[in-house]
Amino acid sequence: MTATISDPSKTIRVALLVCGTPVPPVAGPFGEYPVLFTNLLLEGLDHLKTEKAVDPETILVLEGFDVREDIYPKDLSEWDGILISGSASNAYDDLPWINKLVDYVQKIPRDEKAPKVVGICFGHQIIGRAYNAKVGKSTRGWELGWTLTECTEAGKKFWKDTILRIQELHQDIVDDVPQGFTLLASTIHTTNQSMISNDHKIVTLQGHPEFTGPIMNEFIKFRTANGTFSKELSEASTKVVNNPLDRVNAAARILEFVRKS
Ligand SMILES: *[C@@H]1O[C@H](CO)[C@@H](O)[C@H](O)[C@H]1NC(C)=O
Ligand SMILES: CC(=O)N[C@H]1CO[C@H](CO)[C@@H](O)[C@@H]1O
Repeated sequence: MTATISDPSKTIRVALLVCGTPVPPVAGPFGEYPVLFTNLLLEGLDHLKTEKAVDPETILVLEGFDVREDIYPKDLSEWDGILISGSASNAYDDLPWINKLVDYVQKIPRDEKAPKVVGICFGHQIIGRAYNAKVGKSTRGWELGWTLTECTEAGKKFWKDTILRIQELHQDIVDDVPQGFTLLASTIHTTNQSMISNDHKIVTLQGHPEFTGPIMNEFIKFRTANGTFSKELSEASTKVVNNPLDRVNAAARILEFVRKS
């Protein structure tokens, strides 16, 4: 990409820690997480440009690092943001690559020069675990598909919205808000949908802004066929799968957070 020849003040640099691979009918036609997040953040960047919140020449540089293969960014100073992706794994599992990721997150400095940290779904849960929150399976089972996420007062300021309409795909939750963090949004299923560290260095979201309706639809079909989702859950979530989403607004807010340093 064009990182070396572009003006650093007009470049938003995101290192994506890739923690999973979407199911084949998503990864094939729509792409793996680096593609999904590039597309999402480019839409978010366009949104920021229409809001005149960034210079019109601002570009995005996103590079994926497969942390399952122990591949990490070499130099944190090269990045404005570290974004931790979703995964079919459990954030609380005692696996070498997951333990290493938790340790890595704990060691990211919280000073002016350090990149901001953003966690999506599994990434949200990894950050919860890194900061000693309870992370485990929800007693309510899966939260699936198009969902209304209600922002707290702090959440309204961050997400610039009262309700975030977003696709959900999880049964694991962060069961409390760690010390030093503030809750930004909740659903009935999961209180802790989004949180921010009080020094504004880390932000998380349980839902998936990178998933459009058609992407979600493929996840529902695949995991219903393989016995993960009941017929009832599948039908209910399929009905609303193409409802309008606030994913682009969410992406714009994430980029705004990442670039302000
Ligand atoms: C269904 O597919 C998902 C995604 O590949 C996988 O994580 C899960 O283990 C599968 N479940 C079953 C019961 O095979
Ligand atoms: C501080 C806070 O809101 N904690 C909640 C986090 O989520 C769990 C379960 O969803 C709730 O029981 C906590 O009250």
